[in-house]
Amino acid sequence: MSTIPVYGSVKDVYADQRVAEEEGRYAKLVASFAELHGAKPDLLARSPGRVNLIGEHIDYEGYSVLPMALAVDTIVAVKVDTTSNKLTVSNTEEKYTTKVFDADCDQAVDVASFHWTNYVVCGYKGVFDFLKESGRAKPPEVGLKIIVDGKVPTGSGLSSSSALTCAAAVAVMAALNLDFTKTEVADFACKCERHCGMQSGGMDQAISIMGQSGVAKLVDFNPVRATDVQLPEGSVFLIGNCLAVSNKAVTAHERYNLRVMECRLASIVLAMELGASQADALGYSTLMQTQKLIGSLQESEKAASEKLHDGYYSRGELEEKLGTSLDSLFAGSPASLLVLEHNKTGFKLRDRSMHVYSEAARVHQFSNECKEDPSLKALGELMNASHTSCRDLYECSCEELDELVDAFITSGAIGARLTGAGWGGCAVALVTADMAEKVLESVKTRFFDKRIASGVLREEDLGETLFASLPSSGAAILRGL
Ligand code: ADP
Ligand code: NG1
Ligand code: MG
Repeated sequence: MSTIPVYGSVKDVYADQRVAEEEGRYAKLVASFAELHGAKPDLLARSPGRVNLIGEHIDYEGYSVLPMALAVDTIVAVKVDTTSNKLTVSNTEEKYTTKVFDADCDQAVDVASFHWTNYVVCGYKGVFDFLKESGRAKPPEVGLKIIVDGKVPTGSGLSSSSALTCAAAVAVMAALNLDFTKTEVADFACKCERHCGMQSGGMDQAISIMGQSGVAKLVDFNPVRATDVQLPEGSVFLIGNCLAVSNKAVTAHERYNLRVMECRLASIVLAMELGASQADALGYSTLMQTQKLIGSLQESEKAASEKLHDGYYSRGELEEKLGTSLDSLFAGSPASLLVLEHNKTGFKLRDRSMHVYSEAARVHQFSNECKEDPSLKALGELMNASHTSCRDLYECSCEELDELVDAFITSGAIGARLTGAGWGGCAVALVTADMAEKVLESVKTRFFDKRIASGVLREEDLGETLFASLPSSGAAILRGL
């Protein structure tokens, strides 16, 4: 069983890339830690951001997704503090203020008053949730001093939130001398970010922990596992940030968690339309479960298109159909009750489920296409279809993202799509290695130059806003500082 790798030098963590730059960054973090807390940290943990190549908004429905880990990451420095029972959580960036918590694994994460440290508390709680679930002994809740240094752009669909949650979880695990396998960490990390109020599927945490240099991963759930996907020789994935920021936890009640709820309602209503009794149908909680009543993904997409009506289902219509109030159906989930409290429009079931079934099928087509003699054109078409479906059926794009995807395509990319939750953030585009430079230049001209001219983007930040990415490695621990 593989465990999170433990290294003795920064050079080993980053192998071939950016070693000098990272050595400087780690040294600075260790020095800041020593200055603030009077001693060096016991260890550092790092976990990367990710780009999802295809498979958006289907992980929480149980379907496989196809991300790869990025080189950019978040580092967490940690030291056990036996003199207190407090978690002191700070950041190298001034705008992220320090917060002190009790070292209490049963504390609730304060979702209502959002603070960045919530993600660290999620990671902390995740470790103890896992110990409890797996019946293992709980170590004493000692104090921890923590400093975070993150390089993943935030709110941009590259999963800075999970890089932070995972790095924190790994740091806490290692500081408490717990020894979990990689799969165990991936499994509890997938669940623990939900303490922050997002009803996440688990893609981001799984790849942040299990990512591997040189390969993308087909990530499956229940239980979580990751299979290597060798990307076609000569292919390069470019990432561009459309600069519209989308903070998912803050908007979850009207975006992300609303979509999760629409999928749950679609699973139930579709099951009823297929003949399940009202009582039985209420037991369907994902579109994957309802698919079992139908057959293939293609047949399920067709069934959703024929059996569900277009436009919004009102709350009244659903409550009559289901024979129960939505408040009581979702009574066990505070995040869902918040969605209901804010929802004025109703729920789109047909479009959301057609997206999920068609996107799940595209992931398999994409990974199968990568297996032998891949056609970049076929991969590009799948990416384009994914974007169209996200934009039109799932309605999780935005004007800036659509403009950036168009800029990639007009600049010659073979395919392009939004990546991550959407509503802002990044697009990913497929090109060949020999055309990468030309496409980057053209996208700069078409999309970014006007934003530089108007002051929305600083020219010196272009390198982290538009870049080529390679599949990189997952979480790691650095000891012996
Ligand atoms: P994404 O995961 O796409 O970047 P989210 O909205 O899910 O977007 O997460 C962004 C939030 O994560 C930020 O608003 C911030 O609260 C938190 N975060 C991520 N990285 C860091 C970091 N290095 N330091 C402080 N907070 C961070
Ligand atoms: P980002 O882009 O990190 O907010 C979110 C979810 C994923 C997945 C994608 C959409 C979290 C932590 N991440 O990603 O699980 O559902 O949206 O495919 O909630
Ligand atoms: Mg996130």
